[in-house]
Amino acid sequence: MKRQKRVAAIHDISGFGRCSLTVALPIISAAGIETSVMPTAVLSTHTGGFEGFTYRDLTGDLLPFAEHWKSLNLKFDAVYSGFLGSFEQLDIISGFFDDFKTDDNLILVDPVMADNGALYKIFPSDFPLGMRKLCSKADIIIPNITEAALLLGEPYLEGPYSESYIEHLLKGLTEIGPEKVVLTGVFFDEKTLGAATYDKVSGQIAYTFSDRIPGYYHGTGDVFGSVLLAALLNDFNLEQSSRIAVDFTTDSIQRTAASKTDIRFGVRFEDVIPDFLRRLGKC
Ligand code: PXL
Repeated sequence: MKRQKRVAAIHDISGFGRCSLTVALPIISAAGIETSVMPTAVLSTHTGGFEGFTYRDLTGDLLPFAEHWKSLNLKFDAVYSGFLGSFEQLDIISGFFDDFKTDDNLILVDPVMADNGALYKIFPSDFPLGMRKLCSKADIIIPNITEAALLLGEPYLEGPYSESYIEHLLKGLTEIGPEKVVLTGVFFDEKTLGAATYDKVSGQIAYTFSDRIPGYYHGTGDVFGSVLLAALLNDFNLEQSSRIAVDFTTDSIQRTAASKTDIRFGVRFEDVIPDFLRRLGKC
């Protein structure tokens, strides 16, 4: 039997409002990958639009988690980090990457910190500098346009974008360190939206677009990142994985829009899993 791959997913767990671990765990597991989780915080909901959420910081557990995993000699085919709540957490996860990097595994960083031109309210204004340092250790990063601008210390620009601007961002981001970048929230006109991929070694840039659905849906970055990683670990290349992730995310948003649920509740990704598994050739 083929060896099963294993991921370490390092995100918070927001009890309600489908994002971070409540998205990463089901999607990556469904794709046949063993998913270990390192929860960085436990919240009652995510921070995007709910008042009064609880926030239990788990920073003190992260090093003991890593030490225990090291003592078990665990190996991961990928380490996937998302929402990290403080500079201290960034430092600890940076050490985790040092400890768990191997010659052939993948460190994927989603620099979750901003959207729609603004840093999330809970982060201090110098947080992007700390995130930039973490990104320097990644093999692949998956920022949205706002995060990309913050990582590069540039002002945020409203779309539609030009191809030359997107390519400027992609190339600037690989200068930070990662070999590959997948930039989300790219659009050249009002009708389509998607991702741009760049592989510094091959020099290849590709665009994967889909129909644009108006409105802002929460947790879509986590859905996108989880599907992208699951496809990469199922041996699809960067462009193919981005195509699968864009289609999965768009389909989830379309279903959410059709069922008219509160956009803060996250997207209806569960219904898309069967089609995703067919595309991965799993059924
Ligand atoms: O989806 C990104 C995310 C993850 N976790 C928490 C968040 C957010 C975005 O707001 O608040 C706690």
